[in-house]
Amino acid sequence: MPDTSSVTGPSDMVVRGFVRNGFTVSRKTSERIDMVKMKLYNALNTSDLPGSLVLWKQSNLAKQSDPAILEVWNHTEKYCTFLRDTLEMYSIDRKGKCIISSVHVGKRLCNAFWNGYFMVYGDGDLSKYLQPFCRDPMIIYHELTHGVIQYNFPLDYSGQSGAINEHIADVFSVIAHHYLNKTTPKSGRWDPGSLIVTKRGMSLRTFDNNKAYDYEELGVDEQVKHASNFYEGPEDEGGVHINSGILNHMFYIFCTLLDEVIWDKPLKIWYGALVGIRHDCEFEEFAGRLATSCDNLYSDRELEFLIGALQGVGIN
Ligand code: ASN
Ligand code: ZN
Repeated sequence: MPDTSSVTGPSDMVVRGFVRNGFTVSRKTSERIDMVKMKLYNALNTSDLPGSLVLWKQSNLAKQSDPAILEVWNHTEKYCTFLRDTLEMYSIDRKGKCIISSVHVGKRLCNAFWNGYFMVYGDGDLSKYLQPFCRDPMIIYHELTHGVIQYNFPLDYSGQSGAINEHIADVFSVIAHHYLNKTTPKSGRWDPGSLIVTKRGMSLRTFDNNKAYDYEELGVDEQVKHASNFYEGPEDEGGVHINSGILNHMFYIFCTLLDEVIWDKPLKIWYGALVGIRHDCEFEEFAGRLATSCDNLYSDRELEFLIGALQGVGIN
């Protein structure tokens, strides 16, 4: 069932949720072949999900004026283009599954999520601190990746496997954004959520060593960036959004050392590590899978960078 537990304004829990807390091939035009089917609903600020069906055909897009509808439709389509072009995946299940999204969910819902069946987007707190969550394509890409994970890589959503799950959602979000904007590690975005946090210079996640946010209204970003700070407590499903920071930072170090576009070698290495992953895979095993994938695909140079990145976050 959809998670409607956080349909009020921002609180630690709500913020942590994000901050911690029928294959159809359209052949109408030559450019639009293989477009994934999508359906968009408007929940009209209720928790009645998914709400009323408002858009299901690209040809009706021009009649829409609601930014949330336009953003979710366009960025979902772009994410599918990324999946198809880089991984030859048709939709999140690779078999062309229709992607259903619901916008304007709840009252001041400060979150967005994949609920196991469809995408859910809250409007934030009416721009006091957080704008509508669909305003940042990287959030859309993160949540859609939870769908990709559900259908392809059976990672349990708790403890270390849950942190790997969150890490993959963040990594695909960054890679999709770099691919779609043809940016490099230096010029591209590494700051999911920065377009919805109203305070300048803040975001919901960072891949570098800085805090994503640190101010009164949102509190302090709890993500850790080194294994020595690994969170062992019960909060946040055993730290899924906290400890994913260790792997995110490791990915960032690797990409920075490599200094090449991240949708090529890094994506292929990470994807190779995911194929056949066990549901309760932990960090050390994941590191081994990354090293094997890297070794299978590339030369000593890439493997040295990967080992350097793992050591940089205390995973040996
Ligand atoms: N927005 C959050 C996330 O995708 C929702 C959650 O806590 N699962 O990580
Ligand atoms: Zn997530």
